[in-house]
Amino acid sequence: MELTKKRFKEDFQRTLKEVFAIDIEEASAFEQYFSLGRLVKAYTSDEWQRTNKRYLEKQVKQVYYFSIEFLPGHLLKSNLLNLSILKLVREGLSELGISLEKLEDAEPDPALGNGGLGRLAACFMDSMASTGIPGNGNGIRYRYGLFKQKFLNGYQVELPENWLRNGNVWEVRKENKGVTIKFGGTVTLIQDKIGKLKPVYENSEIILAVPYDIPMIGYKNNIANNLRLWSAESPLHGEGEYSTEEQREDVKRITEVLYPDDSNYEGQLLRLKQEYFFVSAGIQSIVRHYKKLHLPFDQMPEKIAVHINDTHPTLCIPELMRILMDEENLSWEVAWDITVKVMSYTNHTIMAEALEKWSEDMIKLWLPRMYQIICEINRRYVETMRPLHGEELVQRTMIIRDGYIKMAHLAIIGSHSTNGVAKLHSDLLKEKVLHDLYTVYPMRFNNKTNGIAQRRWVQLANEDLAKVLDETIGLGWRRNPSEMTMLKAFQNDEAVLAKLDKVKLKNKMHFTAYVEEEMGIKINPKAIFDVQIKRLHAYKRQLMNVLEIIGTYLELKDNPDADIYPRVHIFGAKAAPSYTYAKQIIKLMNSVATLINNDKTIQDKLKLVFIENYGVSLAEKIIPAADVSEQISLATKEASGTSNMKLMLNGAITVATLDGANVEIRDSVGSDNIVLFGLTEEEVYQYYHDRNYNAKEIYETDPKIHRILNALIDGTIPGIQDEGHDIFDSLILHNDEYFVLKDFSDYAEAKKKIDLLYSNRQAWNKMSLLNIASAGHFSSDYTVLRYAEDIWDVEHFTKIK
Ligand code: 26Q
Repeated sequence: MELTKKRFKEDFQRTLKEVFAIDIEEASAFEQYFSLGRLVKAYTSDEWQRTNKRYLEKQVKQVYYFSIEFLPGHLLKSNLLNLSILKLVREGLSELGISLEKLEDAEPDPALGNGGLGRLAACFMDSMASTGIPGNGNGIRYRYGLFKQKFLNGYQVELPENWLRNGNVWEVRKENKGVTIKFGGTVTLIQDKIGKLKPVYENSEIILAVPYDIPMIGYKNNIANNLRLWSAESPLHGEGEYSTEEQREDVKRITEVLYPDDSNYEGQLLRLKQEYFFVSAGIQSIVRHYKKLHLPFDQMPEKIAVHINDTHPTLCIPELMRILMDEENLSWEVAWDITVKVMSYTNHTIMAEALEKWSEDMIKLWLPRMYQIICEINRRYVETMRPLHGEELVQRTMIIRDGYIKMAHLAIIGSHSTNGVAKLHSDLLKEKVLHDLYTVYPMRFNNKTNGIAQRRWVQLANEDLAKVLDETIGLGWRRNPSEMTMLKAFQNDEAVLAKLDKVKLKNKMHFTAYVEEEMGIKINPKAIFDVQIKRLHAYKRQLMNVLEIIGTYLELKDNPDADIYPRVHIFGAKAAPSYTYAKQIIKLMNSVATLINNDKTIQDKLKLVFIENYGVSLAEKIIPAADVSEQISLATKEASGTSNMKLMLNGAITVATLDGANVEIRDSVGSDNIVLFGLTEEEVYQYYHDRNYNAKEIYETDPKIHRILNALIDGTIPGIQDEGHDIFDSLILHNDEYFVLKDFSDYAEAKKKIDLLYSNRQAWNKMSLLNIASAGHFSSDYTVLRYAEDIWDVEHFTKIK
């Protein structure tokens, strides 16, 4: 796009006047942000329209990424970067007396996801547009995003996240593209004139799904893909019109709020409705699009790929079957062949409690046609596989069993590809968790290690680091992240190392100022910034981290002059509102923070900063300032992790167990440049097998651990009467489910090693450089290209090396 600064300034002032009828001086930061967003969207509209037209005219194969969560983060700066006008706009605004940074902060952060899975979906949208993959997102436009977290007396409280309060400048409501969705009632199959069975619906509730589209702008390539989020509304007239206010409220409730639980699956009706709602709307709109191509349906797999992000959108499978059979009159066999070829599925967890299963009764009652189709898929599966694999295996792998419908089984049986999100995770799926289905469909299983959008996590979040990269290895890495390995040649270059050191310190000072301003805590930017940012979960073992902090604190109390490098521990973590244990750990962390942050005797050698309301925008502030990245889940539990990649990319050194993608990070950066500790996958499974883990014994024989655990219950840490006891009991009475005590000593050693390494700054900076240089490998550009090649079979239109 040809834009001059002069023209931009005029455009901006005019837009402000058009939208709010005011001049710059009178406008709030939000009004300025909103007007700039309006303008940027207008600048994009040509690209957006052209991309769409080109896809349609050339009849290219398109991917539809179905995800119940998307966590895109702020879009303003990202859009400016990708449109190549970041510099121009920043300067233009500055000439008008406006700081772009202020406008960025005024943008609401759409928290339409819980964590890793939702953020991955957003990185994939960015990467699909940037690599020129014709990709569409399909999700839910939640009226309220993930709750806002506040700490009251150290306890987490949840407040509604009203992100749409002032409207969303990036979206376009497309009422004419609305579709209707049916819930409940009865479905009877009646033979039509030619003897085909046709469903007749009675007494169904009808809901209108209205799409809101958001452009996903590619990096300097004139491509804008589409993210489509659906909102539930009452039908306007005719069929299904609602007469009472209460009924209309019930309809709106479907897309009112995001479920804040990312682990414990609870079979709630509203969640089921959300799943079918966005699935049915999305599949209907895909079929509508496909019909515009005027091709026979058996060619659908050549034009459409549907990706199922975790099991939440698995109903895509029976829904496409329904439309192909009931509305397009295809036979079961033809419809099934098309469906399996079109669908693919990603698994994100091995935790049994997170695997979705729905009660048969509920699906029968609320989605009667889906129920019929799932029963038939199951019946045919059993019939075909029984002679090949025997009764027992079929019993264990079938979709419906003991009154429940297992969504992962449906997803695997009804698609041509099932992938895990890191090598270790994919292997575990094959060997353990989904082993039985793997023996039935060995060719369907594959690995696609996660990745991150390096544009957001360096080019936007850490502009100073990006500049150093430009100066050192040229600009090519911005488009081809693998070129970051060129940095390795500078590992002994003192000038480059000094520059990296300077950037890190500047970022730490920036963050230090934020912490002081927002939280009133003074921290030392020269201390080690040790970061653990992720959802709060027992398996992620934030508790082990806090226990180590308590241990160090006790050491310092014994010997205030102990030779310990000053450390600032930074945490960000939300707990699901119903997850009592996770909330108790939050309270513990806050109480430890109060204790150590106010204890003068330890001479500021140890601080704990627990940032409220962690999310994408805060991650962008924390990650560039991190020295140490905590990736300490019990081996086998974290499917991949993605904050590990973001922190590495920003030069942090990883302290890690060999879990998820940490294994590949080790392979990429080399064992000398990562600090590993803890049980391995084999050892963990050995304990499970032998059932001989004994946490109490460790407590009784290890004096250091004994003392730290006693601090939980003897009043050393004020304000945690109940929590301290419950956490203590979880470890000692309930035998420490995630082997915190088993790994503790090894972990404490690893932290000592970090202290030592950090004191040699030259060596540390070299490690940091090697981490940055090795991170290009984890760009989600490569990840989506691998999906495109191996799973979706779609072409892409932007050159990436
Ligand atoms: C399911 C049913 C009912 C309510 C909620 C849910 C639900 C919602 C979100 C279940 C799971 C999630 C999210 C899971 C998630 O974020 N998993 C993470 O995915 C990342 C991307 O692949 C991995 O890096 C992480 O290891 C994995 O924990």
